[in-house]
Amino acid sequence: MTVLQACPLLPSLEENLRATYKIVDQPGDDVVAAITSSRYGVTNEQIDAMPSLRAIVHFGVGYETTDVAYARSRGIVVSNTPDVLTDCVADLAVGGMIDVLRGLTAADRFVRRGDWRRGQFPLATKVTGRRVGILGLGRIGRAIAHRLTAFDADLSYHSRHRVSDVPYRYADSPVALAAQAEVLVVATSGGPATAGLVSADVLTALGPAGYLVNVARGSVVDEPALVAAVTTGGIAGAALDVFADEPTVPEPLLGLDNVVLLPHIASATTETREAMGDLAFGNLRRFLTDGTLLTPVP
Ligand code: 8YV
Repeated sequence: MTVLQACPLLPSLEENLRATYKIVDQPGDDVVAAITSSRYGVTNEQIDAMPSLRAIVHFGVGYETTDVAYARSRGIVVSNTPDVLTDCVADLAVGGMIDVLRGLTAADRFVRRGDWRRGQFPLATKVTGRRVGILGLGRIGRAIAHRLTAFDADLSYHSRHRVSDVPYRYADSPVALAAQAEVLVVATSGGPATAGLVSADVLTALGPAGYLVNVARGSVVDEPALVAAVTTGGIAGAALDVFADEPTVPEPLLGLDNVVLLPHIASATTETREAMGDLAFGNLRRFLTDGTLLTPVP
């Protein structure tokens, strides 16, 4: 069975793939399944070049880089790796929030520069008891909220659908959510449906004392508006794990101590990446065994 590996993958996953299937790196007539990461997906052009393709397996929970509707129209099923990365992404969101409010990485730079010998690090912002708005209350948004209850956060959320089984307040728009939040945490999926959801208006509603945390996708935030807001005091700061054009980070952010910049590492622990690799491989194996998937995309 021939499988297209569309991009570099976790070494242990690549090893499993090579030991089990005929792996190719270019589309061809005999390719029946493709494995890729959330970062790369599979293009429609690649799909067109694989007439026997019946499954696309993603390493990652996001799949906005693949045109799922187009794949389905060609009789191709699609999977991702939900759940196994939820804890790590939520951990990192809380870590980013603590970092930007308390200035951890900025304080670390302060010490390394030798500035402690010359004076005190400026006072920061308290984390416990903050009003936090979560944009996107899916698995990851819920896991972030769960962690923040231990910080006595006053939680509200906005999601495509109102959720009935949570005690958090619902805001009926991203602007309304930002207006009542001191910290806005972005945990939605990416893709066209959420592009630019955190607009200039949302950042204005968040205000000069507000912080933005983004562990979702850079596309969800109007990045030029965000750069303008953090450089001019429109918002107090931001913790960003994702960017519009990775690995490019807007130059004006690089010198700012009120912005925490991370290289898309929310799921990047050994434990979670291995679990993602196992689940991606499990999806592929299941498909090539009985034509079904363990975790098809909704
Ligand atoms: C990974 C992610 O960085 O799961 C996702 O959607 O963005 C991250 O876990 C990605 O899968 C690697 O391509």
